[in-house]
Amino acid sequence: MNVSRSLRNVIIIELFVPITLLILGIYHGLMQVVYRAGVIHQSSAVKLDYYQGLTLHGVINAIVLTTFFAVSFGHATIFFYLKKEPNKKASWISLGLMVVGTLMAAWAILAGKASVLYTFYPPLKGHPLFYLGTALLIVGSWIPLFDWLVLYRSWKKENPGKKVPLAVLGTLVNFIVWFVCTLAVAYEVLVLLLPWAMGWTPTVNVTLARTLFWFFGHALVYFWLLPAYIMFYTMLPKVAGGKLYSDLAGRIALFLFLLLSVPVGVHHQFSDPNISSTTKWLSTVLTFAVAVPSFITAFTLSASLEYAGRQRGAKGLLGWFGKLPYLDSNRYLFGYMIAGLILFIFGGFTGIVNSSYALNNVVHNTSWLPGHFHMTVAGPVFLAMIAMSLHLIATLRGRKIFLPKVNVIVPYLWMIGVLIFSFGLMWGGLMGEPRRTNLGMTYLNPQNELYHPQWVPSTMLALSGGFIMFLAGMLYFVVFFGTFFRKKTETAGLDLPVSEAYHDEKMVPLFNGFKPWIIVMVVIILIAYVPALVDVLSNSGPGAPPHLP
Ligand code: HAS
Ligand code: CU
Repeated sequence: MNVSRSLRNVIIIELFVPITLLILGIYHGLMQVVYRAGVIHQSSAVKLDYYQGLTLHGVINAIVLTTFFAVSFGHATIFFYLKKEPNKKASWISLGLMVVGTLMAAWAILAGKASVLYTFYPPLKGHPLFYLGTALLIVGSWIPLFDWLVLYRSWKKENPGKKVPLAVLGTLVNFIVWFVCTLAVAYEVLVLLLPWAMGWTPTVNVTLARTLFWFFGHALVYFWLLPAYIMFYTMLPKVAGGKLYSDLAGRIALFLFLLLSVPVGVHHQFSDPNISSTTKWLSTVLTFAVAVPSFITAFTLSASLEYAGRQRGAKGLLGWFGKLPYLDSNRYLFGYMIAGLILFIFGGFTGIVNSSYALNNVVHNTSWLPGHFHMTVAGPVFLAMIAMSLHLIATLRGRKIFLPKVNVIVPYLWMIGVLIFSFGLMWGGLMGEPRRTNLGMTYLNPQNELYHPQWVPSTMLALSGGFIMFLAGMLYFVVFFGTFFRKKTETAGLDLPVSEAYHDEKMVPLFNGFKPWIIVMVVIILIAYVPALVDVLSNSGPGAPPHLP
């Protein structure tokens, strides 16, 4: 499909910038495990210490890459399915704000003035430019939503009675959730943190800030996940050689995410003393509910993959597992997606452990947590994003994939690395190993005050997984930049795989528009967050001291 120069450039820049920064992000991921294992103690080659490196790692990988990707993929899906081009000016302004914001935050981190572990989490205090920069990044990512909504409305007018394409529905659900949840963090940053960071207010209400942060912070993880889900529903069945088992199941899952992504943030605050146990219990219940759309997805995708396997000649109950195109370098998107999904089985189940109020006591703030989230955000999310970035860059620039045989093993190598790494972290976490802490564990260094002999094997396991992940990451960069800078040999254009539906249910108005869902979303958010905010505001302490740390 032909794309205008402007849109093509916006999408390409939105992919190229974060993937280039990702080199630093992945390098500092490796440095995290190296520091924790005590192999190196002081600073990385670019002279960042553990906490500064952790901040850079988190901001680049989990905020910059994901936000840039979501916007560029949003442009691609909206244009591809609605055949309407996003507004030129708006998309360039959005890109400009995101780039300027990223540069501001990057400066603050690299200058050592914002080692805040990639969060907006007092009493850790960052430089005002860190907060301003991330705020600009977020505002930049809001702009396309309003533009896409205009295109969506005019498409609906022109196509009465037609189902809104699933990918478009997914993109709009995702950005509506994003807009709602970022309102809280915008308030936190602009009203609480910035004045405090500028020295205008002496203290800040820590629990209020944390509560606003998690109102945003949990929905954020679904903002990362939904672009991957869009690919799983609308592309995976096709590249597997089959059909999507049920289109309606996809719609139901997406709308459940719209309802339930935001009101569960308190499950990150089970250990905060000034939120009541009733509010926390409610958060557990709502979190179990938000796992439902992922279970729907697991079953729908399994059925779709079974169908694909059978189309490819599979026999018997489980024969289809063996018939999928795992190593077909022409269908490398499949490899990236299936590797991510296998990781997500473990990522999802550990999430359910986290969300159980009582079990959370055991795992909170231990290295179990990074074990969990590397099997989610560094699993299905990351693999889907880097695969689609490669696909979009290659097709929009008319390039063939560089080293296709290497490319097709990257996701599996990454998957094995993450499994070993996360297992190490989770094993250590169950023995009380803390997260976000420069342990400096080593057999050579028992004098280190954090040395704990039983954590050594788990830390070493995480180290070896980290090395494998790093290797996979480097191979990906060779493929990505090799493809990017290759000579043009193909016709350039926007091309996305499109899955047909096996059960293509007829249009149900309830699942073809947003209004009733947005109303219920607001009601559930009020039910969850009015008690939480009442708790927080009536039990607040004296606030954080002015200069910590
Ligand atoms: Fe989480 C903490 C609960 C999902 C990310 N989570 C985090 C943090 C991050 C994160 C980054 O309740 C740390 C934040 C921080 O810095 O403090 N999480 C959950 C639950 C889910 C969940 C219940 N998390 C995610 C996703 C993330 C993510 C997705 C990123 C994208 N998480 C928590 C809780 C905490 C938490 C607590 C706070 C803990 C604390 O104490 O601080 C659910 O959404 C998970 C549902 C998923 C499933 C899995 C479905 C399986 C599928 C795969 C099917 C496979 C197929 C392949 C089809 C039920 C869809 C088969 C074919 C073959 C060939 C095998
Ligand atoms: Cu969460």
